[in-house]
Amino acid sequence: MRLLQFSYSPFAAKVRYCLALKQLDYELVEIPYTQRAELVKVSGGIGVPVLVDGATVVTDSPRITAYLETKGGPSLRAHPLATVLEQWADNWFEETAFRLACPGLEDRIGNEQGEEARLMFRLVKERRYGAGCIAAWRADQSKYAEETKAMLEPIVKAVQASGFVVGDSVSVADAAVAGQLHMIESALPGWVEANGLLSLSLRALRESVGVRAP
Ligand SMILES: N[C@@H](CCC(=O)N[C@@H](CS)C(=O)NCC(=O)O)C(=O)O
Repeated sequence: MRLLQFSYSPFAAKVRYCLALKQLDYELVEIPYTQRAELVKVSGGIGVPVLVDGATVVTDSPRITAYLETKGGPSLRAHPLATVLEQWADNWFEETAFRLACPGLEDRIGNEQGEEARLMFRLVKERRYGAGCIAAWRADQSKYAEETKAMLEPIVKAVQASGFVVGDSVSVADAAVAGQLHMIESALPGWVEANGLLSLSLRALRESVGVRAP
């Protein structure tokens, strides 16, 4: 299998965690932000993540994690609420986490991939959220940091009580929350640990299988 991704993507990170938990081999293909020819050719779109398994191409991370259930390894959706919490992390929580992360992601993409990539990143976000959105989120960073922590409070309590986001074993919900923290960490290195949230980030998994932190 091949996974096409942007390294910061929370959804790609979620899929990587699921692949690792299921001990499935795959090749990671990093797509440069301004060079998407391969992505378009393979998927017909410009978004990540995309999973390629032989002739099968799967887009949209919840569909990818569902597909991975058919590929063996331990189930990551044994608990009936695991996929509900995956959707919470992917959508509801991501709306806030993304606003916290976005300014740092813009800076990082610019530093690593150059001015064209930085401008394209900004354009993509401004087309969706309006002109000046990243600058506004930058100015409101402490507000989004507080909102992010508040949203995670019940998740922290659940993990403290049972070790997992839901149920008594690791699930796609843990991977989805950890994926969002990966995005925040990509943007704001050290923020996750400084705010006592490392317990939510599948640290043991990262250390044992070498998934890129967090
Ligand atoms: N619902 C999709 C969302 C995927 C998504 O939003 N991907 C972002 C990266 S995190 C993307 O490809 N954005 C296009 C861009 O930045 O040009 C999923 O779960 O896979």
